[in-house]
Amino acid sequence: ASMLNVARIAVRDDLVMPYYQPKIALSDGRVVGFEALLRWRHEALGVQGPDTIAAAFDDLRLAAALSDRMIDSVARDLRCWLDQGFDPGRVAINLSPADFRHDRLVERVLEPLKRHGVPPARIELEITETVLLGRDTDKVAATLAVFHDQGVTIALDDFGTGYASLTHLKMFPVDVIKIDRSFVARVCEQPHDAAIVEAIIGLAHRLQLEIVAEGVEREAQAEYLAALGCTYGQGYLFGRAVPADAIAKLLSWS
Ligand code: G
Ligand code: G
Ligand code: MN
Ligand code: NA
Repeated sequence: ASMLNVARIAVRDDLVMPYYQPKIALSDGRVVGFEALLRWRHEALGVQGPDTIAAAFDDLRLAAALSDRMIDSVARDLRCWLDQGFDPGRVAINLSPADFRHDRLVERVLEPLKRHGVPPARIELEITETVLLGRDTDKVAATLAVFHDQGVTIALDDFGTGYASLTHLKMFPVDVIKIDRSFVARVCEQPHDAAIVEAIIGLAHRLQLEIVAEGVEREAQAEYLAALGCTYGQGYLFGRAVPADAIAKLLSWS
């Protein structure tokens, strides 16, 4: 079956779900939030990542259907954790460029939050620079401004790998920069990568943006990033993405 058909079946049969990867404070290791990452259950092969249905994110209707499943599930899980007395911090959801070509994106995000009784301030939206490079930058900026005014946090994902990044920081209401894991991978060994990471962290501080390092896999990276002034980290060192029920357990221990 084609990737699009596989994705259609996954949506139709309600096989799509978020897994959650913790985001932690590098200073003391406490969990400050999560990133929701799409997974879907294949009958024979088990839980699959988004790469197996990647083409669906470029299809307007399928991308919307996948995001709707993710947003609704995240809102439901957040409500459940809050009702149990846990503080999961903010949960980040990834949006694709196709989501921004959909006219009802604002309602599609805010309505499920309202329905589940989740404050918009609990949600972070992760976008890549590809979203910002579209033709209709005014419309994208206006949409992001509405989210921002409602208390939703906007994060720029994979930072440093796109281009015109610095203009984007001026044009769009960005709150968080996520340093791409390609820079984090060799931050301890490669002076060039360390210089780039240090510059991004300095820029984030000057612009009063939150800064998150992605793909932290080793203790030495976490220590070095913290020494460079990076506040938050995500990566296999702290935890992989796990299902919602595993998060409830993790929060009940901390
Ligand atoms: O979880 P994993 O590392 O396999 O994710 C691979 C890629 O898919 C990453 O670039 C991630 O941002 C993207 N991704 C994960 N979940 C979602 C989602 O719900 N929506 C969109 N648009 N992208 C996602
Ligand atoms: O593009 P985005 O940042 O949303 O990508 C998230 C992807 O990165 C997910 O597929 C997730 O599984 C993966 N990921 C998370 N932590 C690590 C890590 O420490 N190392 C590597 N190689 N990938 C990671
Ligand atoms: Mn992401
Ligand atoms: Na990223």
